[in-house]
Amino acid sequence: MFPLPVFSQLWVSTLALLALSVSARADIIIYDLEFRAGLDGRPGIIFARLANNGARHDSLVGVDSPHARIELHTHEMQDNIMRMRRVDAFSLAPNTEFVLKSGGHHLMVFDLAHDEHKSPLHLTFRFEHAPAVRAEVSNGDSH
Ligand SMILES: [Cu+2]
Repeated sequence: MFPLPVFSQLWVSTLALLALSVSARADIIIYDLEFRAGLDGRPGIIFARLANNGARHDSLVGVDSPHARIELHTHEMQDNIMRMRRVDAFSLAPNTEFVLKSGGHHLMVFDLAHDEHKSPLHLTFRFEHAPAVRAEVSNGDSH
């Protein structure tokens, strides 16, 4: 049997490198996190951008925090009035950015301990497929 030509050995190792870099890349990136705490015990609100860089569909199924209870909310028209509604998940299409913004989809922050207003809020975003993503955001932050 002839030995494997050099060029095809190179090709095999290039493929192996490509596979490594793809699996090491984070499929979902969260950025532009913004948190506005509610005044006088009212719920706070979180906005952000979630980029699904993966090739498959995914969903945000929950956000956990040791400091507060967080719900996924959306806005919709009901009897000609814009109302907020809790939803179970946000659908994240592949290669698409999902935006949480004022007047649209957002995260609602309940039962925030009073003294947590000044310290960063620790968040864990949980997805249907992708591994959980941790983030933190300070009140009034916009970065
Ligand atoms: Cu809301």
